[in-house]
Amino acid sequence: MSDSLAKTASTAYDAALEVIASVEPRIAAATRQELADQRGSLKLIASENYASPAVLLTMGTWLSDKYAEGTVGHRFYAGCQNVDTVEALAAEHARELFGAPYAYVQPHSGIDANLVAFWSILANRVETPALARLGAKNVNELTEADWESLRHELGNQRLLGMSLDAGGHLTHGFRPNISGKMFHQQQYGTDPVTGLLDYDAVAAKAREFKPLVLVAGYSAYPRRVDFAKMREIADEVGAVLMVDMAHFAGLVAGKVFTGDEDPVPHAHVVTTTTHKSLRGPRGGMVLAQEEFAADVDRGCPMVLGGPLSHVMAAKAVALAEARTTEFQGYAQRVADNAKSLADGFLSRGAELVTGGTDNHLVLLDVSSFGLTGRQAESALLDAGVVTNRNSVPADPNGAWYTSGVRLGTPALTTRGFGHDEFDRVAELIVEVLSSTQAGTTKAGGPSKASYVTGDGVADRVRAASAELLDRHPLYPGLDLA
Ligand code: DSN
Repeated sequence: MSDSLAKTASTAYDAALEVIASVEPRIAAATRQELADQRGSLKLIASENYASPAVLLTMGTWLSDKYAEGTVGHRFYAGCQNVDTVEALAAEHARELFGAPYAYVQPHSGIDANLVAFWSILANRVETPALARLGAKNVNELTEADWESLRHELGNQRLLGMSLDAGGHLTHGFRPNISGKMFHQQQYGTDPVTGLLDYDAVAAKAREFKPLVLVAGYSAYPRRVDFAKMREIADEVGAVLMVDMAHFAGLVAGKVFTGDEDPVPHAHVVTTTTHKSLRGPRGGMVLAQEEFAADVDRGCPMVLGGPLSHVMAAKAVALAEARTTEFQGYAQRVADNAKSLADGFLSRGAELVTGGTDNHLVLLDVSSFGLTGRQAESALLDAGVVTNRNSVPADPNGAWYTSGVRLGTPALTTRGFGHDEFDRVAELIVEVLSSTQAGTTKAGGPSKASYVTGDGVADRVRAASAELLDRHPLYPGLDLA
C-alpha cells in the first residue's frame, strides 16, 4: 500500500472508530486494542493471516443490510441488483484464479463450505438418481413410503477422510462432528514411522470401505498431497473426490502447488476458507466441476443462511489481490519461510512430525521437551508467541492437552518476515520450551496443564520478538493510537 493510501486508510479507520465509540465506546476500544495486540505479538497460528486494509474496509458497509437468498439473477428477495454484481464478480475472480469451472462464494466459513459440498454430493449422486428412478421431479412429489426410503438412502452413505490426529479436519468424518454422524465414516491416517500419507494404505481402505465421498485435505499435516493419486483412488472405487484446501488455498492461488498438487483439476468438489493463506475476509467458498454446479447453487437457503454480501464483496477484493504476481511471490515466501522455520527447529534438536515441511506449517512435537501441547502453547503465549496446540498422530494426550504445537508462516510472511527472522523465531521458541517444565497437580502428580518457565525467559523473549516485530510493522503507515 502506498504512503498516501495508508494515510487515507488511517483517516478512514479513525473516523469509523469515532462513530462506533459514539454508540459503544468499549467496542471501539477493544477494536483498537486488537490492532495493538496483533502488532505486538508473533502470530504463528497457521490458519490466520492479516487481510489488507482494502479487504477489511470492504466489509464495513451497507451491503451487510441486504437479504439475498438464492443465486445471481435468481433471488428470493427483490432489489438484489448490486449484490448480484458483487457475487458475480467474486465468483468470476475465483473461477479465473483457480481455473475452476464453477465457483460458489456464499459459504460463511470452511465448515459451511464443507456442508454445502456434502449436500451437493448427496443430491447429485443419491437424490437425483433416486428421483429419476421413481419418476418424480422433486421430493415433494414422492409418496410417503418413497420419501422414507430416500431419507434412509441419503442417511446411509459412506465417507472416508483423514483422521483428526493425523492432520485431517473435524469435518472430514470425525465421529463427534456432524460429518461423522451424517455419514458412515472411516478414517485414514499416516504412516506410523514416517508420518507421511501412505497412498497404498488409503487405496486399500477405500477398496474395502467403498465410500461415496473420499475427502482429501488437512489442517495440520505439514506436507503436500498428490491429488492425482487421490483421484485415481476415488475413481477406482466410484467415489466422489472432495478436497478441502482451506489451509493451503493461498499456495494453490499463488501457483506454489501446481500439477498433481493442485486439487482443482483433480477433485470433483473443492472447498476452502478465504481467510487463511488466501489472506481474504473470514469466509468460505466451493469450487466444483460443472456436474455439481446446480446442486452447489442450492446451498442457500437449503443448507446456509442468507449470504453475507459485504463479505462476498471483500472476497472479490481479496481474490483480485490474489491474482497478482505480488501474491505469487508472497505464496512462495510462505512455503520458503516454513522450511526456514522447520530447519531452525531441527538444527536446535527439536522434533517435527514428518521431520519437516513442504507447505505453510510445521507441527512441533513438544513431548521431547517433556511438555504437553497445552503447556507449551501457554508458555509461548506468556512470551508473546501466539500458536495453537495440536494433536500429533496417535497422540497419547488426546485432542485437549495434545502433544504438539502447530505453527504457520502465512501471517508473519505478510508482515515481511524472511529466512533470518524465522530462524530467530525458532531459536526463541526453543529457548522458551527448553526452560519450561511441567508442573504438578494438587495431589502431587504430573500436571498436563500447569508449567513453570525459567525466571526472566518470557520477558527476554518478548523483548527479542519486539525487535523482529519493529523491523516488520503490521500495516505500516496505518497510524492509529
Ligand atoms: N480453525 C481452523 C484451523 O485452525 O485450522 C480449522 O477449523
